[in-house]
Amino acid sequence: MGSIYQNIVEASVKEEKLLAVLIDPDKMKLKSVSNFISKVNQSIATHIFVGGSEVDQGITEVLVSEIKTYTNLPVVLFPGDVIQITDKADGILFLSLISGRNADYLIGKHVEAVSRLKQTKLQVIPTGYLLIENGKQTSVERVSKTKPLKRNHIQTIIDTAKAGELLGMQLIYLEAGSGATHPINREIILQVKETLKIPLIVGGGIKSKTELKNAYEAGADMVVIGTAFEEDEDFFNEIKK
Ligand code: 1GP
Repeated sequence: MGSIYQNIVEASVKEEKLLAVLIDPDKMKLKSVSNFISKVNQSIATHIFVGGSEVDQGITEVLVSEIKTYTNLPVVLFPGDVIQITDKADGILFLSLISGRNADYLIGKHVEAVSRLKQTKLQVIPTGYLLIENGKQTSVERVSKTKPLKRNHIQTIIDTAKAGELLGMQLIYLEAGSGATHPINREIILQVKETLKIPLIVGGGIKSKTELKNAYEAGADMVVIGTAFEEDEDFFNEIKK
């Protein structure tokens, strides 16, 4: 496996859009993995993310091993907690929830993660993670006990994303939350993208080909989709080029 981050940067420079399929270990049954991953392999997906807000110990490792049996796509952890760290994956988004002010999700969990990460060869990608309000409370909000940024406070969103970049983060992830009523809107994506030199990930509530296209056109380098694939695997066909 080459450098996952370098590949994202190169794709961003070439304006080749990336798609990560998010698999929540809490929702994916082991016996469904082979069928689901064969659909991922035949789709336009470029990455597989694995993670969830509330996942029991050990489940992620077993799931990631099973996923790796069926695909050569990079499998990247998108962990809600340190117990989801496993060396069976290729990389990890080392997320700092910079929209919030809960020290645990800004640095505390990261300190806890170090002893686990030292035992792995995971490619660690420091990522500034911004939760933006979407119309309903999300599990990220509930678990992290932080408030999302208001979607009409665009300048705060831009400045928060830029602060993440200036702190040395390598990716910015704009998150509306899993199953969001409103995906991140065009204006936010456009303006955040304009201010950043690092690649931009957008996720949460994207359920149609049009919404996917809108996010790409506004400037998302990578889009993350989970719920739409969970609810209807035909969505893999719908978004084919
Ligand atoms: C959630 O951004 C991801 O963390 C994906 O959201 O499940 O709504 O696609 P969906």
